[in-house]
Amino acid sequence: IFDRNKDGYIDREEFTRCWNQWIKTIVRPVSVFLIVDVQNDFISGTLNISQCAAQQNGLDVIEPINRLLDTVEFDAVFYSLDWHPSDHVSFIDNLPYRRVDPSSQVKAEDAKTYDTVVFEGPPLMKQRLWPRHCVQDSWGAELHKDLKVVEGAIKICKGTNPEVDSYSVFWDNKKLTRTTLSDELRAKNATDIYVCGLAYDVCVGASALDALSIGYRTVLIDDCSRGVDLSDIEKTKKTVASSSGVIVNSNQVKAMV
Ligand code: VGL
Ligand code: ZN
Repeated sequence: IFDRNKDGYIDREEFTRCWNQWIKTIVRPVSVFLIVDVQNDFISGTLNISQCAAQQNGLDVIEPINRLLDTVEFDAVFYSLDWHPSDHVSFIDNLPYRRVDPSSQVKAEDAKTYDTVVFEGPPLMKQRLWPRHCVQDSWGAELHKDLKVVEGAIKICKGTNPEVDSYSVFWDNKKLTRTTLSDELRAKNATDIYVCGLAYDVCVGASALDALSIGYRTVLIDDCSRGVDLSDIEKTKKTVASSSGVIVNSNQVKAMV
């Protein structure tokens, strides 16, 4: 397809034109780093994951994430924030103000933190009950002070609708409303998404799976993520891997971007 010079090579001008027109968009990934919910409440606040079943420490993600931010040239960096109003449906202390459906196995009067109840419909809605956490503008909702926030990064708030929870950074759990993330990614022509943060088996996993479902090449960074429940973390990894996601350690990332 190319006019070749006498040595059989296309000349520099022709190559530059092809590179700018189409080669670049095929061979050059546009890599986005999505850092999920590295907020005080998940590390040392009301939903401290070190007190959850897996007994992992949320603080452990900060050092490897900062190292990636310092050493890898991502095309864009996003920080998500769980950002709930005070009357949010996921808070167990709001249960008295809401109606559990008779079909719910866990009854309102027996419900404990981390249980899943079914709220009245229509449509019925399964909801895991969490301690009050990441309330808008509270200390617990702030990014941890040791997490590096790079210039030009974009913050995405989720979970702002009191009636529906939102684990994925893309959509709420009912897929009723999108955050701004999809539009931001399209505007940047993103091809590859590197996902990590808290909690591995909740918001990180849901975000990675949504990224895959949209069609992004998705890389889950294992050592930059900590979760709530070990068997759920394993389930997350299996589902991501079987959906063609890639699971790596942070020391493998620089060579990929
Ligand atoms: C999360 C539980 C409740 C998370 C958010 O960010 O993983 N987990 N809300
Ligand atoms: Zn939440």
